[in-house]
Amino acid sequence: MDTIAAISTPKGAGAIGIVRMSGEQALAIALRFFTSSRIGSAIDVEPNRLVLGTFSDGSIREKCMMAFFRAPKSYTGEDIVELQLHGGAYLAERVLETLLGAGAKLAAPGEFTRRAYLAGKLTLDEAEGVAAMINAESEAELREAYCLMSGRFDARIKGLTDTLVESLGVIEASLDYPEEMADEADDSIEKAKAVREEMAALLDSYKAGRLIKGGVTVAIVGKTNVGKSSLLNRLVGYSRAIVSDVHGTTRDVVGESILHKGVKINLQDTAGLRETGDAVESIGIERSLAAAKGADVVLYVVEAGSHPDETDLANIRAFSKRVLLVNNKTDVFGASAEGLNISAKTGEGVGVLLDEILRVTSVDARAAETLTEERHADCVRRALRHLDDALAAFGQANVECVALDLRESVRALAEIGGEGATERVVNDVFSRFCVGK
Ligand SMILES: Nc1nc2c(ncn2[C@@H]2O[C@H](COP(=O)(O)OP(=O)(O)OP(=O)(O)O)[C@@H](O)[C@H]2O)c(=O)[nH]1
Ligand SMILES: [Mg+2]
Repeated sequence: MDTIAAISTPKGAGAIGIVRMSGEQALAIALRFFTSSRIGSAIDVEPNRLVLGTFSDGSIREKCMMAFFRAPKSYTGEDIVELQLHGGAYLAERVLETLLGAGAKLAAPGEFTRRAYLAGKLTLDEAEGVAAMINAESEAELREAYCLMSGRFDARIKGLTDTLVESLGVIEASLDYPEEMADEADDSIEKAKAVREEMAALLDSYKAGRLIKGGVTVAIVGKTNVGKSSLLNRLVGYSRAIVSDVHGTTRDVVGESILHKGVKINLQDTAGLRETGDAVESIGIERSLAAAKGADVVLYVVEAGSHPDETDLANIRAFSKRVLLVNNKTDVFGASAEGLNISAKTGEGVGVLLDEILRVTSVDARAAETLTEERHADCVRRALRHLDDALAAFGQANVECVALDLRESVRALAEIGGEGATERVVNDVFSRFCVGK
């Protein structure tokens, strides 16, 4: 395989910039430009140590550090060289250019991790965990990503797969000796049923896992002037949207994200709902309804003491299953009997409102091992379907079908770790990485 090189740190000025190379030629290429009083020849380079030296290609000189990781004890399983340079938009680019000129090939997005996967250093779901760690924007996301990356999730899936493989072995043997193995076959089906329950629970956790990964999207809707923008501003902690006592102040959807108890919440303030002859405002109102449609939770805001508009509410309930009634301005109008009472002005009740958003979406920042990746959910869904077919076939004493469906179920589960995954699936996973990882 070619020796690949890339800048592993973000573009722009920073304290350090790292250029990384992986492959057989990595050290040889680096030593054409990197010199140090501690290194006479390639043989002197001690792995896993930082060495101070100078990178020079005749036109630029840079005092920097080099680290060498010898195959197979490296991230990719190949020889790796990392040059730690002074951070700078141009410097790292320039060093990379020199390395490419000396025979290294520019790494594709995720190619280092892809090589690690091909070398068997990590499974496909662990690699997805690496990408998830990099992209994590909240405590909850980070926790789930770590669970993936560290192999904890993979071990759980392997546990389920192993039990199914065991059951499959017994069922296959019972094909030849149906009478002698009847009890054992019953036993193994009981075990498969337990796996089925765990798989169903796992799949169910995807509803929350999906929200942990992308954040919970919350649309703030209601009549004009009820204090929607004021609520947004209160939640984000600064004056994000214009607030005024003029009805119809907000025309567009105003979005901003916050973190609450380690979970990302994507807030969307919207134009107030009312009959209007104003063309621009009408478009705004259409956008409000579209935002409500796309949201995981809708906050329907009214002034405390007044009733919600039943037509609006029915409209929104028709396409959103999580609608919270929020009574605002309790500082003036007092609390209502129904719904959540808040004051955007004083902040009263706002913490409870945020807790309620997490409660209705079943998102728990402390939970780990929820299903967060669509690809994994798809594998579990298929595995579950085949397992259900297997269990049904067992009920009809159709043992050959049981074996067939069990095998399919095992296959679908194993795909999570990458076994039997198609080239397209693998490409898709690594295409979501950044360059240099
Ligand atoms: N006393 C009190 N006044 C509030 C509260 N929330 C909002 N207001 C006032 O109500 C008026 C309307 O507030 P906005 O936040 O602009 O209302 P809105 O729902 O975004 O209005 P539109 O964008 O026109 O749909 C402003 O004068 C706010 O100061 C509250 O909790 N208490
Ligand atoms: Mg507004």
